[in-house]
Amino acid sequence: MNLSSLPADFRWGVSTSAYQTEGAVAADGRMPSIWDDFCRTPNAIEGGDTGEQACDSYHRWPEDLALLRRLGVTSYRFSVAWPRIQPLGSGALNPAGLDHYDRIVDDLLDAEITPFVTLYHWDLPSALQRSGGWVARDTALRFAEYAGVVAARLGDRVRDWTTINEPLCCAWIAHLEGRMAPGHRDLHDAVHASHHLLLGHGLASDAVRANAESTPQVGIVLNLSPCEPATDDPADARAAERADGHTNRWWLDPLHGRGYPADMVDVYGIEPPVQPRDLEVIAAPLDFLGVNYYFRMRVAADDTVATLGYRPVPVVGAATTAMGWEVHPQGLHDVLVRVAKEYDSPVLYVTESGAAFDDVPDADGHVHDAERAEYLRDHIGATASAVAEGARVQGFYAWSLTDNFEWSYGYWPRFGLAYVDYPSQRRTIKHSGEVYAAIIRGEH
Ligand code: IFM
Repeated sequence: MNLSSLPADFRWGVSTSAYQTEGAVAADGRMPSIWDDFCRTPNAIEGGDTGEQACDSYHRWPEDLALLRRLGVTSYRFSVAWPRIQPLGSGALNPAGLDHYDRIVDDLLDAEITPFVTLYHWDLPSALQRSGGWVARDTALRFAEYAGVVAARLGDRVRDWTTINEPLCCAWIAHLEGRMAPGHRDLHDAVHASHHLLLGHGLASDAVRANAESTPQVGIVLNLSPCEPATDDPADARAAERADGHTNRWWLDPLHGRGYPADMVDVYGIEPPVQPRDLEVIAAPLDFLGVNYYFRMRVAADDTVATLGYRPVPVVGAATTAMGWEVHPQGLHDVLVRVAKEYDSPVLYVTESGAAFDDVPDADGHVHDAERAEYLRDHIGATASAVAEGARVQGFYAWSLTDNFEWSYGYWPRFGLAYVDYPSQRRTIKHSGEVYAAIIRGEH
């Protein structure tokens, strides 16, 4: 692995999110989020799992901090749970919630680990869903209010902020495919939610900049995938163009001042509810763009598929993770180089990269996850080769610190660099975690 292209101050981190790890859903004034509600929907989550306990990280933060120290990461990306800060999504603040993240930030700084805060990783307060959720424009305004509150409290010590994690999932998977909270299947709702998520990002960026005491760096995190046609058939080429529009351009274009892609407005047959100045707010310069990468997409035209008219076509013989996602590190290189070149992106971070494999602990609780270690090395290598080609990537964050609640899949997919034995909540660093620690120490 040649990492010589990486800058000397390259950040090595891990990412987590609140609902997937914290548990303690009713502790210290937290009120329900849409994920608490969705988990109660029959058959929504495999095995009937919920985030009620998760990794109990809310109480076990000292154990997680110890893991971070042992890995030797220089940065930790975590999300703040909106329903702990403003349990009803607006108005009254919950001091205990603010204190919790205040302590995390102080502990990280004491350990010389740079905090990297995500403001929204999908846990919308349920009260806001009752007034329309992201389909309602008002939610974008409420999100900015909450972002300002968090920045006012943590912004004297936190420099790096991301507004929204993966708006694609919140809009398309949650409002069109129904596989994530709030579980809608409605194209109109999905297009409206997509616009309000981007507007929320823009308004929240302003609120962070206005309220943080130090000079903040603010960005958004997109999950991007290269989209390729399954064959040389021109119909498949057009399908890949639609897949790219739906997955990548719908987000990248408005964020970079190009407005919504006209071809996709035609495909959806629905105009996003843009009001005067919205596009300007959305396109305010990003200090960085966070890129989450998991797989590439290969698609074939299929008229029987509503709206988008394509279906995924697996690559025969390709290696896959336990979730069936193709392992394709070159795709990470490709998306980084693409955003750097086509969108002239400023600083980039790989804000998530990771894989679920079938982890089987030995008698001592140790997991010899050679596949995950190789996955990690290959994706770090792909990042370094993108940097060598001019992408200004300044950090890599592995997903995830520990195994955790993988949304509608429940707990069976394990992404952690540390294994969690859920009944005892014992954490054990896996072989891949040791490999990551060695890479961070420069032993590769
Ligand atoms: O677990 C998720 C995370 O919440 C968002 N990005 C993808 C991860 C793996 O599916």
